[in-house]
Amino acid sequence: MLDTKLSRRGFIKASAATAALASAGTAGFNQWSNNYVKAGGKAEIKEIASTCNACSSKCGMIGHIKNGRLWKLTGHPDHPYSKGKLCARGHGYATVVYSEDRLTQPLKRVGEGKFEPITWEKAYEEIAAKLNKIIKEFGPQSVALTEDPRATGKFYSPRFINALGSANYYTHHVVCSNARDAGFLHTVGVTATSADISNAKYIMFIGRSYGDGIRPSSVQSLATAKDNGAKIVIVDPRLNNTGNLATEWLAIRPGTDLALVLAMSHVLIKESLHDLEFIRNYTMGFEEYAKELRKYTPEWAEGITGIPADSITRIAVDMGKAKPKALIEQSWRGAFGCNYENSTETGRAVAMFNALLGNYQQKGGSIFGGKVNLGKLDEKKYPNPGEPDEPQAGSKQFPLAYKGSGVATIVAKEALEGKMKAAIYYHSNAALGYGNPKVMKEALSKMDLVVAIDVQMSETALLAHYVLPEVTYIERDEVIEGLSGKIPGIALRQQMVEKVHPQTKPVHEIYTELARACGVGQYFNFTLDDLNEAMLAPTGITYKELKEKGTIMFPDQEITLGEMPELKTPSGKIEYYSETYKAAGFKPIVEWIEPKVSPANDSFRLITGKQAIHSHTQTANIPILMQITKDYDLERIWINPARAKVLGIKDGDLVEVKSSEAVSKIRVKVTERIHPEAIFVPSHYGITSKDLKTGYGIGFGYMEHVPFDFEKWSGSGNIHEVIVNVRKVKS
Ligand SMILES: Nc1nc2c(c(=O)[nH]1)N[C@H]1C(S)=C(S)[C@@H](COP(=O)(O)OP(=O)(O)OC[C@H]3O[C@@H](n4cnc5c(=O)[nH]c(N)nc54)[C@H](O)[C@@H]3O)O[C@H]1N2
Ligand SMILES: Nc1nc2c(c(=O)[nH]1)N[C@H]1C(S)=C(S)[C@@H](COP(=O)(O)OP(=O)(O)OC[C@H]3O[C@@H](n4cnc5c(=O)[nH]c(N)nc54)[C@H](O)[C@@H]3O)O[C@H]1N2
Ligand code: SF4
Ligand SMILES: [Mo]
Repeated sequence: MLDTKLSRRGFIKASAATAALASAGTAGFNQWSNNYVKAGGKAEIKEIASTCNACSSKCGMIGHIKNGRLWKLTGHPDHPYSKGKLCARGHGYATVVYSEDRLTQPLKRVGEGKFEPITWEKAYEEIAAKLNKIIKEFGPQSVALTEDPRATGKFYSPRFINALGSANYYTHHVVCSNARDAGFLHTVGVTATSADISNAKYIMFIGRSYGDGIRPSSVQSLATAKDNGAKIVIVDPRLNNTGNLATEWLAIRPGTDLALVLAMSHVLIKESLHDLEFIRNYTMGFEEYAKELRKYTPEWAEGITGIPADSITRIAVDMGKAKPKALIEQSWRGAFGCNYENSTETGRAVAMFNALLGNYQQKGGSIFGGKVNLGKLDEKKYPNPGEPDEPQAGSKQFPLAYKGSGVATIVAKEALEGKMKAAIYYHSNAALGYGNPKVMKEALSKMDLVVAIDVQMSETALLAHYVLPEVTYIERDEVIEGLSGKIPGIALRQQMVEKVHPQTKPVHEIYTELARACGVGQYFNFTLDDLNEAMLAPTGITYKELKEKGTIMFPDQEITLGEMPELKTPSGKIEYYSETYKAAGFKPIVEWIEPKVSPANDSFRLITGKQAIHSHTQTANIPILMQITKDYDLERIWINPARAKVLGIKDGDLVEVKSSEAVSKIRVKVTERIHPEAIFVPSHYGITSKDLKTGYGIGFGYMEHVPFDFEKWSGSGNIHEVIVNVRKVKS
């Protein structure tokens, strides 16, 4: 058996690396702001409150505008995610507004990788004619729309596709948190809870790293918990960059977290450390669940996870004693968002473990956030297209998947089968990030119409028949965003500078004009301001006030801890036993599921994760952020020294990574911070679009190695079910 014990020395080295990364972010910002100070020192500075768009957190920020140019950004002090600070990406990505590689006009593809300019009117006319023809011939279920759901898209995108008569609206969650979302939804009634980290006494992170998958306020709250003496356990095959705040690292064998959670749950019940009163009041099916758990002993889990049985018992007991101020944080993508055949079940097991601790809606526990009651457009004046009759494609195969996200890669599957004929991608680089790019390319190439709405020539845009250029988030107003949390709030993204490229448009205009061309303009007979005014109506806040403040929190609507809200599960309780699962043909009680593939002695499992300075594929073309990659050699893959030695590989060597799908060449970082069975790939590289001159050719795209697949429960991409061999090659 491989030695998975990791040394104290490795742990300390990791902390130093975290510090280096943090300071790298600051250096990047200074350089960036110097680059963009084009104005004289005495120019008047205008401040505009808005939100960041460098990742899905959409932190509140203040733009400082000098002589009409974006000069610098600061974190919005009132926004719950930024709390006055932005991360390195937040500062760096804003330079996209002045990027030389932006799309500046609508384009029509005239050959592979060849595009010609087209006017907006002509583009709308041609897209509408094709869409209407496809719908007439094959039905509205043959068209789909996929996006990263941000403020405006969240409202306009589903409305647009519904107006065409199709329910095929999808989000990127199929390769993010579809599995966690499904597991949580069918257990506690919401796709994700949040966590009262700063007040917690015992926190376990399973494949969630606040120090890498950054949100500034999360890092702050963890630091507070640490200062208050909280125990912080990181479960990760890799010692991630939250290591310097942690008290313990469990180097788990990737793909086996479900076994760990089941065994810890077993211990809680066996030692009578579960919260019986909470279970009696707020859950159902506990008896059957407890019976199933009897076989999941810590000794059994040790054999699967590689974590010693006595550590599992000790931690579970300590968490039981610290309850309800103890929790497994709800996690996001890293361990069970979309990665393994057992990911949905892991999500379910985690939500159930937290119920054993009775930590829901408790100080220091898991939180169901409150929301501000926002208004709607008056349907008499502004007709709503409503839900189409035909169900969302994929919803029959994957009935447990959360409908609001759907299973986006079903679009590719059905395109390959000849069923899906047209796809619109808004703010989404599906061709590179959603599934194996070869399969995605083949699927997109088979469709009669692909439209991409982007700000740069992404890999998806390259495969589109029409590319529509949006203004960047620095140049547009958006729909109001509701913020859920202990204290709920609202935030507004606002235009900070005039359009840099006159031929670009904000997406609400694009949808409105395209809908008119398609003959469904009646569903878009309002302005963005009409919509925002309607949303604000019940809040007592004026649009003017929101525009001035950007973020407004509602402390008078703070949730009351200790009081459970009404749960949205079918039984209204936390479900240890799920009739929904049963009806869908799955076991109603959670159980151990093997990952689909496992490495042999001479191979590895490929895993991926975030780096603090990049977001998916969208930041790879930002020079100021990519420079940090270069300076700190961050595109390298991670390999454990014991395995590297056997393979004759030294730190910095060039290696070949070979899977069933692809072969890549890349240099290695040899480090004790990674489990011997895993190869870690930083997830933000491998840009293949030559129009993205900064990102092109650096590192390799993780997805190239991922077989195109669907997890049986939630339809998510199974993106860590990948086995690779590694060998040294000459540079
Ligand atoms: N810097 C940065 N921050 C981001 C984003 C970004 O792109 N960049 N994107 C945002 C988005 S959309 C998301 S989804 C979140 C993601 O946030 P996270 O889920 O926290 O991010 P990841 O880095 O993908 O995964 C976290 C950890 O999971 C570990 N991991 C991998 N496999 C396993 C496993 O089998 N078991 C366990 N226990 N751990 C495993 C990885 O080593 C990694 O350290 O980040 C958000 N914030
Ligand atoms: N290789 C790789 N694959 C991944 C991940 C990864 O890190 N690497 N992460 C996984 C996760 S957790 C997630 S959530 C998904 C994310 O997958 P996506 O949501 O597809 O995210 P990105 O890959 O960053 O692509 C975003 C696209 O939106 C464009 N864009 C940026 N700003 C704007 C804008 O203002 N308007 C418009 N119209 N377009 C804009 C960018 O140019 C880019 O083409 O990917 C998953 N897959
Ligand atoms: S976490 Fe960073 S990149 Fe994401 S929205 Fe906040 S500041 Fe922007
Ligand atoms: Mo994500």
